[in-house]
Amino acid sequence: MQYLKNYINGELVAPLSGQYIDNVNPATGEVYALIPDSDEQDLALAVEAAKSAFPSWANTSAEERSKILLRIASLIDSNADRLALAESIDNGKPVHLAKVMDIPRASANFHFYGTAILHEYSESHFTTPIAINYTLRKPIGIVGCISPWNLPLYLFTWKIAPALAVGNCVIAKPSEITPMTAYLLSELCIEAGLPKGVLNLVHGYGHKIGQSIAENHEIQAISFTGGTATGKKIALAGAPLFKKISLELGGKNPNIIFADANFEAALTTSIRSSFANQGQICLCGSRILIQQSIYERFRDEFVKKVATLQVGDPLNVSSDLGAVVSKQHQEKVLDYIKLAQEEGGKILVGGNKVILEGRCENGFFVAPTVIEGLSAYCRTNQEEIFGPVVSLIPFEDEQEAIALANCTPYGLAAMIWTENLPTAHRVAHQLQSGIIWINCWLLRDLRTPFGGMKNSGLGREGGFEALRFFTEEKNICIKL
Ligand code: TXE
Repeated sequence: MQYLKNYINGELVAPLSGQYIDNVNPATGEVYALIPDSDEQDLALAVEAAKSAFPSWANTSAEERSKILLRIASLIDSNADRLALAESIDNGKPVHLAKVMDIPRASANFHFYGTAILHEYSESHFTTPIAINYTLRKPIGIVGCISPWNLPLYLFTWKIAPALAVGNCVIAKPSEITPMTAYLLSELCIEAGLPKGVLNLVHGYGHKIGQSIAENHEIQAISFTGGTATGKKIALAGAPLFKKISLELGGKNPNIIFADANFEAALTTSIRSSFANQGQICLCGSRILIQQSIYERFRDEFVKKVATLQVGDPLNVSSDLGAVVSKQHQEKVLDYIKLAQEEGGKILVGGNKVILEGRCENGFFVAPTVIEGLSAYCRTNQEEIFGPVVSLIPFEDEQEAIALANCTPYGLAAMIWTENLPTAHRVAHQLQSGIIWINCWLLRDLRTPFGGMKNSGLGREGGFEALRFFTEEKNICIKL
């Protein structure tokens, strides 16, 4: 049995309490590692280490910080296969997905921010004719990064890379459900020569060590990705301390298909945007809005394709879907499928848990599920399920599509499929979503602002937005 360790002050250390949490492989249901159940005492050590490291890290030149971040990126690259396998075992996702998506993106995050920092500039304003102002951006100090289980290393590095790049010291907590690649990253950070105390990684429960990070007086900013209910707790803990907070929360994203769409492209991409990573991506399109005149054709072709998707061992290259992340999450998804039926929905395909033979007989698998016949306002169509479940909803015209798309409390992402450019722009302008993809999905450019409106979050990540979030601005005015 492997015991994971915290990474504090440059060393891998056991939790002071000696307590551990089971780490389960969701494809087999077996406990295969133990995670530190960290508490306030471990956090105090991490904060002390970060405080000592901060003055020198903040004064390290951008070139030096860049060199270290790029070394971490290249170590991720040279360990890519090992990391992809670890991610698949820890999370249940197909290993081939981890290889092409999660791990390359983790490396790209370090590469992107390790080079972005070299191109940072500050503004100056000439106040004719009496003064000149210039604006400095300084690292905040100690910042907290809390990440979820769906894209473990991908989202963890998306936060810590910009925080470190601008000179902060970081206290980071990966999800207790998927801690393995963050642990492996701490080993790579030691190998890369990251100075001690600059990054500190404390593992453990969200309600315990996570909440302590959110409430800690010395941690001046929190970047969080996870559920909306947790985001609320973090905002509540941070508000009286005037912490800077960035929240990337859930979604209930509309995938709008107009009658004039490129049918094949919309169909193929909608399979991916519905079921990639078992539907456990906050950007997945869980509500497919289809224009009435093509509704039946699209529905039938879609269902036919979904029926061919293979749910299987994540280590098998032929598996399209692996396991969902935990037994608890499997139950949550199955409960929503039951609710959908109670609300009058008709299951067109899937709707059940999948029991595999052999190595994965005790794993947590759910069949890709398509539902139709539900009101857009019922719970199934309003609440985030975060699993391989989509609902089909017909619409008559553009105005109805916009109204349906905007009728949930969420506002993260939306997809629009149409060959008509004015329609695409008109609809995009009226959707209440922070991220809109026209005739594509998950086409990412790391320079663009990333985040949601309404209950989907607060603030934006990505590009210079993240560098701004992790810095304090200071304006200096000189009278001429
Ligand atoms: O996430 P949590 P959960 C959604 C999805 C899912 C639901 C709940 O609908 O079913 O959220 O998932 C830490 N203070 N998303 O419960 O709890 C926790 O340890 C500080 C969407 O697994 O929000 C983990 O590191 N931290 C999402 C992180 O928060 C706390 C991705 C996220 O876990 C904490 C994942 C607390 N009080 C789930 N409580 C997305 N937007 O991508 C927990 N944590």
